[in-house]
Amino acid sequence: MSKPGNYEAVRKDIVKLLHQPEYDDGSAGPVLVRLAWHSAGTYDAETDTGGSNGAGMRYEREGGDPANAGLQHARVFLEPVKAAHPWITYADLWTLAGCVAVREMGGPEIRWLPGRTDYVDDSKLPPRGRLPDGSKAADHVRAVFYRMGFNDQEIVALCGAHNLGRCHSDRSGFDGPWVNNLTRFSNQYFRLLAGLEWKLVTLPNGVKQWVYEDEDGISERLMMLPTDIALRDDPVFCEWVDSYAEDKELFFEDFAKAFAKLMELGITRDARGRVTNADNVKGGYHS
Ligand code: ZEM
Repeated sequence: MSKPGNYEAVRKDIVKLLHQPEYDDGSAGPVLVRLAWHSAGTYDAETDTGGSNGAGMRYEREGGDPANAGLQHARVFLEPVKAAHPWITYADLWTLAGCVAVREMGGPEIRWLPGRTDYVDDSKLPPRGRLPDGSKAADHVRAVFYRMGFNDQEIVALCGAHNLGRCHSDRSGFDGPWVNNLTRFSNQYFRLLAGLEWKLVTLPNGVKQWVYEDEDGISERLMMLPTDIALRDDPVFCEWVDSYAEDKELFFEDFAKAFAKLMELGITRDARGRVTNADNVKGGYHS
C-alpha cells in the first residue's frame, strides 16, 4: 500500500494498466477518458447537483443509466489500482485516470486536483438523462453543456475527445471509430470532420450515423455521430472546428483547460486548493 496522498504512485499504476492487449483496440485509455467525462458530465450548475463528487456511477441509479453502458469495463480496469491504494477515493481515481490516459496517449497535461469524496449525498444525485444524446442536434448539445457552465468554444474543444476510442453497437447502438489512430490523442477528429464528405446512413439496428465513403462508394470504417456533424454545421461551432483542425497546439491548450474545468464541476476549494464542500467524508481520505 502506498502512503496516503502519494498520487504519483497512483498515476504510475494507472499508466501500467493502459496497455490491455485483450480489450477493444488494445488500450483501456479511451474508455477511462469516457468514465471521467461521464462521472462529471451530470453536473447542473443551477441546482449544484451531479458531478464527479460521490462517484455515484458505482450504484445502479447512475451506473445503470443507458448512457453509461460499457463504463463498467473502465471501473473494473481500475479496481487493482484502488486495491493497491485504498486511501484514494473512487471519485478522485476516476477523474485522475481520465487525465493520465489523455496524457499517456499523447495529449496535453491536464491540471488535476484531489479531494473528491465517495460520500453519496442523496440530495446531489443527478437524475438519469443528463448526459448528451448522440442522435440529437446543436440545440441539444448546447442545452446539455450550458447546463454544466460551458460556452461554445469549450464545447467544441471537449468534443475533440472523439479523437479517441470508438462506438460499440452493443453499448450505444452507434458503430465504429472517428479516426484511424484511435489511441493517439491529436486533432485528427477535427481535420476529418471538416475535411471529409460524410454521408448519413441507417445501420441494421435502425440507428442513424454518418460514415465516410471513398470514391468507389466503399464505406471506410470511420464514423461521426449526428452531434459531431452538428458541430461542423453550426455557424458558431464550425469556427472552432476549423480553428482546431488547423492548429493542434491551440486544441491541446483549450482541451486541457476545458477538461480540467469539467473534472472540477461541483467541487469548491479554498485558496490552498482544499475541497470545502465535502463535509461528509465516509471512506475517503482527507489531508
Ligand atoms: Zn463521447 N461518446 N460524447 N465524449 N466519448 C462516445 C464515446 C466516447 C457523445 C456520445 O454520444 C458518445 C464527449 C462528448 C460526447 C468519449 C469522450 C467524450 C460514444 C460511443 C457515444 C455515443 C459509446 C460506445 O458505444 O461505447 C456525445 C453526444 C457527446 C457530446 C455532444 C466528451 C465531452 C468527451 C470527453 C471529453 C470517448 C473517449 C469515447 C470513446 C469510448 C470508448 O470506449 O472507446
